[in-house]
Amino acid sequence: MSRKIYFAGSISGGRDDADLHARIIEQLKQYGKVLTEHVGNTTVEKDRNDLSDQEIHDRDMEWLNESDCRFCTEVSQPSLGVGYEIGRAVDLKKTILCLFRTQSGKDRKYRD
Ligand code: 6IA
Repeated sequence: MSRKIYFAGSISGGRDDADLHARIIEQLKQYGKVLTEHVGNTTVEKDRNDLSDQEIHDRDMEWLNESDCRFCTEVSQPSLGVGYEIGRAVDLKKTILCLFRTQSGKDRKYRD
């Protein structure tokens, strides 16, 4: 059975990295089925298919629950939703990989 991957990335928090998300999702597809391909889709805000916020939340949590591992990218782009999903994934004891681009310079923001 193919591995199921939950990929998280900022949506309402800002879509500057949508292209990067799409590229990572393409790479991840070599390793299994990415349940959350829409995170890399530049039209995700328009494609909500009349789902309410609660329905989107419940569907995402079902996918997170059934995933075998989880990848979270560009955590330097603050996103309430991604933070929430990381917390839920910790609770579900999923393997979590957070990717951060050091060249974004955002890690230095809180150092000085
Ligand atoms: O707070 P954020 O929106 O940045 O949180 C991003 C995370 O929440 C992503 O990893 C997604 O799994 C989830 N998420 C946020 N919005 C959606 C969505 N449609 N569909 C599926 N998952 C989502 C949003 C449409 C809305 C912006 C009008």
